[in-house]
Amino acid sequence: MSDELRVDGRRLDARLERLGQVGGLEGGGVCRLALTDADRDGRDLVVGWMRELGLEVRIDGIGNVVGVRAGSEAGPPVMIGSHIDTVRTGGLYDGNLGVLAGLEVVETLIDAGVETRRPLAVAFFTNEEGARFAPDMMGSLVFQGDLPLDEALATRGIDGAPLGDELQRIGYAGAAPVGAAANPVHAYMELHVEQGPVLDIEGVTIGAVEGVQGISWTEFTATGVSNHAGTTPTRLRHDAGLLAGRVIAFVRELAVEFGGDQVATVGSLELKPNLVNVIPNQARFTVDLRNTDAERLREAERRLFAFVDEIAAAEGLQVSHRALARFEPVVFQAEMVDRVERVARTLGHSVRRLPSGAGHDAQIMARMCPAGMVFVPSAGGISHNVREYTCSEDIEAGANVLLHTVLELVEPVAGAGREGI
Ligand code: HGY
Ligand code: MN
Ligand code: MN
Repeated sequence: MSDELRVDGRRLDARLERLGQVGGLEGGGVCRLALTDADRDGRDLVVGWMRELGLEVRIDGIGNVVGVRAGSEAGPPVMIGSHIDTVRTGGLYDGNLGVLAGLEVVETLIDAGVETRRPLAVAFFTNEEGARFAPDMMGSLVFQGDLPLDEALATRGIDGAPLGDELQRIGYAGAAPVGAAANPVHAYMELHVEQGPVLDIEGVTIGAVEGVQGISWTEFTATGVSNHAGTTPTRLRHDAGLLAGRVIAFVRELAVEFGGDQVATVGSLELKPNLVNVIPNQARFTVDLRNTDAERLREAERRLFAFVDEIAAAEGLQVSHRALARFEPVVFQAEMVDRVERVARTLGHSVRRLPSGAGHDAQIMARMCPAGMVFVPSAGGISHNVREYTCSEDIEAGANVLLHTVLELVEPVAGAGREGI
């Protein structure tokens, strides 16, 4: 009976559109940076939907929200999760699709009268993006236990705001305990847009995600001497901006030299005093290095730091740095990847295996339970961009693959539910 179950794609599209209006940007796209008013409003909307579906809603100390549908037996739930915070120029789908598809799975089971042996949970984790408060995947790291709650609460944002204060301010400092011991999970599944070009270029509908590449985020602060742009001879300059510029070019050359999955990005840069006629005495910038190969990622980090030291010495700069995030590559349990591939094929969709270039909560949940991911294509491979787009057919296909992978894990109770759909 449950083999015939299918999600209601139009209902899922409608929720995506509605959530996309919260923090919506002129001309399209979304800005719901973690723990801002817009994030609060998005949270309130999704919690409201969870309650309408009869889920028992739990909010923990870092603001993770978990809605639980009881199973015929108590015990660790099967969890569907992702995030609803976005980058400053976010799209409708990054994170949001995974959470709202989870609600769609629940509503599809309710409509069909299908009970499940295990409880089924739908979660959104706080601050997956890490764009305002580093590191990314912060909420799932606290949920799993590898990041202490008080350390996370003490984090300061790029705007100087203390995370704990912001969490209190938006009313999501919950009482539910954090850590894997207090929150056993039987298995975790996440539907996400690929955010890269592979599925789109190959015309494949479903990605069976094999794992997530390693991530290294470092913030550098170079200090030189501000001086007059017109009177200071080049040989006497200590130009902090020069270091930033050289590193931007260097990391691109490094990625080209390494090839393979190596990527490198200087995404944020601020110069002080940031004036046309003053040699900058400070440059603060971030470097994002990623690779599926752990050893190559370490080599890229080593080369970067050696280059920074070389330029700092030549220019007479002081340089400090701090790690914002560091994740080793993750490989998902083979059985979870096999299941996604098999279910996609059974449902008649084209499918291929691939690693994730983006970080996801699933890579953290894989530390505490079997975790798997389903990808759907991103048009043009665009993401972290207001033009992010995934067509309704692919969204529906991905949600159906999620539904049936989760059904296998959560075990429908025999005889429950109406015949056929
Ligand atoms: O940066 C990432 O990969 C994710 O979007 N947090
Ligand atoms: Mn995401
Ligand atoms: Mn993202």
